[in-house]
Amino acid sequence: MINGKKVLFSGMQATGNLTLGNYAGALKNWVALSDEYECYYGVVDMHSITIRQDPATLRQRARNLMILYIAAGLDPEKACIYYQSHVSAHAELAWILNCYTYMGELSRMTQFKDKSAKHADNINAGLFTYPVLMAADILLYQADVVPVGADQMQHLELTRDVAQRFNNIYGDVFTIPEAYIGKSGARIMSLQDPTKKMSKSDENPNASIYLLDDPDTIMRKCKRAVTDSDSQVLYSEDKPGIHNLIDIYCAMTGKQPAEVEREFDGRGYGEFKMAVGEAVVAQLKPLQERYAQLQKDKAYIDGVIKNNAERASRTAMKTLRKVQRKVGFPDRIR
Ligand code: ATP
Ligand code: LTN
Repeated sequence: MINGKKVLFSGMQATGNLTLGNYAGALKNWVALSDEYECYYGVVDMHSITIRQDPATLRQRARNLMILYIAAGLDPEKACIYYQSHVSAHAELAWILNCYTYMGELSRMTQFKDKSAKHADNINAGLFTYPVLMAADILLYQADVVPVGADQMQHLELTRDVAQRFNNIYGDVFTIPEAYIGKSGARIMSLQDPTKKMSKSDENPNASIYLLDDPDTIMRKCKRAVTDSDSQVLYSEDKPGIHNLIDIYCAMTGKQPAEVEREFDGRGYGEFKMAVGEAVVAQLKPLQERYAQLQKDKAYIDGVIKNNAERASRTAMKTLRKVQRKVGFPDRIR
């Protein structure tokens, strides 16, 4: 508990341009949760270098992501949005937790297997211990809840196991975090292959709607979205393309699939795709306007970065110091 509220932690990597999937599945929920919980949202740049990055691009993307968090509606005075690399406690706790995590556990992580297959020329130790750094992120803030997508559930389970193991040895040091699973229907699929999730690292730019796409691009991508050869707007598993467009439309408008089926009964795919495009454009417009505004306000963004790094450090340090004492590191002389 901080300020009488339960604590929430989540983070995103700045490894590409954010998509509508990241927005509907994560960012939008983060904003909705930020009144109820004491929130920490990291731009997890230390995780990003497990894959080789161009330094200037990483720096730029990390800043853009920070700005997008705010543009999407997070109030940085309330939710602590910060760069992971500015809070050195993450690296320090990760080291300690490495010594309480088994090779066997890490070898079972499917993300490690997937990413090492994809980057066979750079299977580094950081990629292997990625979940331990993620555990440190969560445990440093004594988070009660962690909103994550299905792909991160295995990492969260590992976090719980390591925290429990540590608590069994040293007493109640860490809060055991719970996953926070958002509403179903928030999983947005690729516009070009609706059996695959929309992903910021997809090589085909037509597969994803990016949060900063201009209205013409959004309309074009929606019109070109892959659908079946039928023409009825039905929310059916047999029609993954239309199913996905209905999910997108619902995520943008707050409507229910049955309502959408009725609304577009007998109107055909062409008209429906236009409506989806327009709904996305309308939803993203205020975000894009705020983003453009914030990009111009360097002093404000710099202030947020500095203040929140200090705020996050204060909380993180308390946990780190406690852990260091528990494992037997000598007290600091003051
Ligand atoms: P990458 O392509 O780099 O793996 P990604 O687009 O899949 O990235 P992540 O960085 O893994 O996104 O995830 C950031 C957050 O966005 C997570 O909480 C994840 O669950 C959510 N998310 C990502 N893609 C989608 C999607 N298509 N639908 C709903 N939520 C998503
Ligand atoms: N691994 C996550 C990003 C991430 C995270 C976290 C999410 C890093 N640390 C802590 C929740 C809590 C991802 O790739 N989506």
